[in-house]
Amino acid sequence: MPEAAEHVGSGKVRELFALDDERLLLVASDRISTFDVVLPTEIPDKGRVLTGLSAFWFARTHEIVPNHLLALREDGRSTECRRLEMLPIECVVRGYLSGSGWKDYRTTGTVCGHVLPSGLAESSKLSEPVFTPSTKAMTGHDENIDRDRALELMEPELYDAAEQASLAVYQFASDYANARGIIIADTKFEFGLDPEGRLVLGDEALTPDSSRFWPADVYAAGGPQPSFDKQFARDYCETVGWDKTYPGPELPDEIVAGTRARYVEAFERLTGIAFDDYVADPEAVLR
Ligand code: Q0Z
Repeated sequence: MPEAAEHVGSGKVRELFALDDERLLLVASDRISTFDVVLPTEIPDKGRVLTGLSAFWFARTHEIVPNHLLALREDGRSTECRRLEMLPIECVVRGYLSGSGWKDYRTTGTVCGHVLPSGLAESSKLSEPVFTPSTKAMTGHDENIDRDRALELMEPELYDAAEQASLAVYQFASDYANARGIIIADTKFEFGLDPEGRLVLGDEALTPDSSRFWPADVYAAGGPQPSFDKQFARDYCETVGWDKTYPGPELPDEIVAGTRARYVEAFERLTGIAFDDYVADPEAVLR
C-alpha cells in the first residue's frame, strides 16, 4: 500500500503535498478570492481551468526555461512537480501599470528602481515590460524591491538569470494572449533551483490567479480595467455592501455561472482546446 501524500503547504486556493523526496503534488481547488478574501462559494472547474492553463504554458515555454512539471493527473486539477529549492523573491513582470506598480509610480515615478516616463496613467502600456521583483511576505502583502535589495538575498548571476527568463516567458505569453484578445497586464513567476543548480520555473504560470488578464476589446488606459475572470464576482461583492474583511459573501448561482463561463472562455481562447476535451483528456494541453 502506498503512503498517503503528506500535506506540506496551503495557499489561499491551492494545496501542496509531498509525493517523495523529489516530487510534489500541487492541487488547485475551486476556491476563489476577491479583494484578498477567499469566498465561501466555489467556482466549479476553476481549479481545472488554472491547472490546464499552467500546464499549457509550461509545455510551450520549456525551451525558453525548463519548468517543474512532471505529470498532469487524470483529474485535471493536480500536477506532479519536481521539488526545487525556491528563490527568495517573487519574479513579477509588468507590461502595464496596475496595482502596486501604479501605486509606486504615482508616489515616486519609479517601480522597483525602474524610472518610468512622466505622464503615464493607470493601466498605461509600458514601452517595454519591466521586471519588478517582490519579497515573499508570510503575512500581509509582498513588498516591491529593487535589484540591490534583491541582491541582499541572492547571487547577482541568479537574479539576472531569473530576470531574463521572466521577461522572455512573459513576452512569449503576452504576444500569444494578445493575438487571442487577452491582455496579460502583469504576471508573477516563482523559480527554483534543481539538484544540479539549474534555474527552473515552478509554481503555477500565467494563470488568471498569478496574473492580471484583461479583455483587450475594452482596454482603455486612464483607470482600472475589468478583470477577464473575476469581474462579475467583484461587481457582485461591491453591490452587497461587504466591508472586504473575512468572511466574504456567498455568490448567487448566476454570478457563479457567469464567473465559471469567463474562466472557461479564457482557457478555450488561450489553448484553442474545448474545455470538455480537456476534462476528457487533460494531456490535450501538452500536445
Ligand atoms: C510552491 C505554494 C501551493 C502552498 C513551495 N516545485 C516546487 N518545489 C518546491 N517548492 C514549491 C514548488 Cl512549486 C513551492 N509553493 C507555493 C503552492 C500551496 C504554497 F499550492 N511553495
